[in-house]
Amino acid sequence: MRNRIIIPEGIYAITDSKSGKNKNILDYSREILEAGVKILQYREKKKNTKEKYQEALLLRKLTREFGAVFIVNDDISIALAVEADGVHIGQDDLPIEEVRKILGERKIIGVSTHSPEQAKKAADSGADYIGVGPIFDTETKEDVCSTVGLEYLEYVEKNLSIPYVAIGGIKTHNLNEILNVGAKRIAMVSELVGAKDTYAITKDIISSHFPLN
Ligand code: TZP
Ligand code: MG
Repeated sequence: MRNRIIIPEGIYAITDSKSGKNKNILDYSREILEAGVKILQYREKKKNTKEKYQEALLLRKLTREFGAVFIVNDDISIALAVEADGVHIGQDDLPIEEVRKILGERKIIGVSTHSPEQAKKAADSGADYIGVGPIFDTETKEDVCSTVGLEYLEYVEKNLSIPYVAIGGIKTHNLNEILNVGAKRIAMVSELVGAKDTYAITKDIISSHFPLN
């Protein structure tokens, strides 16, 4: 039986120690969840497995407290060890079919895509959702590919039925450009994590753009 975990609409928050500067990951994650975000991805590129496991374990506990979906970036074994709801993988990770064999039918598999071909392949291979981006310039992702712009977002909205998350450089000031295309799920990293008041900005975006979520 395939998983029945729904990918929530609205803001899809992602942790990032670079944007978070000296902030504590648990503190800002709690602010994001308290403001009403229903899906959080743990993404940490620079720490070792033990540190990532320990942080992910705490974030799993925290997301459970708020009834939020918890996704781990890249690391399938950490996702399994902490009982995350799923993983988010990129184009250079294990094939989706292999990840599915490891995780089983009930876990969520999200896949970053940057072109119509990648999106169709991910959907055909059993991904539960795709990332669509980077839409705008971003400094958050270090090995980022060139921006795909709104054109690719429009393609996915019009042609594919798989849930998708728009990502990359999305801020309060350009959010409407994304929502106008029809996107229902919006990833935001630096805008939330890097804000002076993470709770206030998250709450503000939710009440002005996703009041019904
Ligand atoms: N994948 C594509 S862009 C990106 C990731 C993880 C980073 C998005 O971060 P920001 O700060 O919202 O631009
Ligand atoms: Mg990856």
